[in-house]
Amino acid sequence: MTAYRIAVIPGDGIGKEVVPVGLAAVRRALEVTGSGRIETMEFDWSCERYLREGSLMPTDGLTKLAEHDAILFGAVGLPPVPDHISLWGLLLPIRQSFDLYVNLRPVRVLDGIASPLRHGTRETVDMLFIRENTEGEYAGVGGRFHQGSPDEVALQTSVYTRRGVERIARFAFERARERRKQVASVTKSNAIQYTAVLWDEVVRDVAKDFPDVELTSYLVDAAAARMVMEPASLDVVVASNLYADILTDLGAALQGSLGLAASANLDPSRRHPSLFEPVHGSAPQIAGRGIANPMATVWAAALMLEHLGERDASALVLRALERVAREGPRTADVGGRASTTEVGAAIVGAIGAEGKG
Ligand code: GGG
Repeated sequence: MTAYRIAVIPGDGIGKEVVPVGLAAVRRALEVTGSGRIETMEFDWSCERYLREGSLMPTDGLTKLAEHDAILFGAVGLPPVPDHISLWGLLLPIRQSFDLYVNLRPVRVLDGIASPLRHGTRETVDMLFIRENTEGEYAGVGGRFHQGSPDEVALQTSVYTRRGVERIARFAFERARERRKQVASVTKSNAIQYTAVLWDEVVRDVAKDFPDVELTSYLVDAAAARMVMEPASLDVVVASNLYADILTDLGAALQGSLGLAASANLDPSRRHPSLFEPVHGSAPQIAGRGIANPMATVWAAALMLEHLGERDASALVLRALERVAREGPRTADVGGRASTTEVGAAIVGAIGAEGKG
């Protein structure tokens, strides 16, 4: 039986409410398969820590995380702390330092959850977003000068590297081979003639190594419209950091709630621990009320099990998630009245319970 060391960062707000549900699902699934167990180390890194101690994580935080096999992350953000401080104080340094260059986000409608799309079903909305996660618009390159004066200037440069685009494109084509063999590459290369054109060229080059996979390039505005009007025409979608961040929130909306959208931040080389998180933030407006939807975190936990090589346990968690989506109970964001704990208990109870009613 394998023991996996999991670093747990619940973060702020509803992160602290949904992460225990994700962990309970992982524990139950591994208990059913009997193939492994997890040893968790919880870190209180958050905006609350920032307000108390001046930083979201300690200076040796990355060293501590590096000792683990994977990271389960909740959400960061608290109203008095500016969002760019919280994001650059924790999540983005982890993604960049650990070279978690893939942000994988499934966008799929679950039976039982109403999509706002008239024809939004599991057959028509089933995409896999592959977001470049370490460079692009979120490289953090830029500066401000003449700050506070009428002559103030702010510059922020997107960084696209041939190596960075090539590796994310290759990952997307490999995933497409496991699915419907279609890759949609999204840029804005009519207007952004340097970085986006480099992206298009490199993706076309990579496509030559995958003659069995069909490549289509879309401008980001057209891709957004297509997600709503013809979602079934999209399978694997690869895009830069910012575009895929935005499009996957649209994807979450098509799924019926941000409370369902899961993501995996992966280092495919496995030199560093990969990080798994719900796409949603800390939702301070509902934090502490026990009504947050834990499904996105449970889905992220299933992605974590898959990455750890626990495919059977991952499948058990996903099947339980699908069953509860179909039969309830459901939280308010997806039309129900149940609490986070009630939905969590139902999912954990459904793990390994197939055929038992
Ligand atoms: N659970 C995710 C979280 O806290 N997200 C905050 C956020 O704004 N993330 C932006 C990103 O994923 O790049």
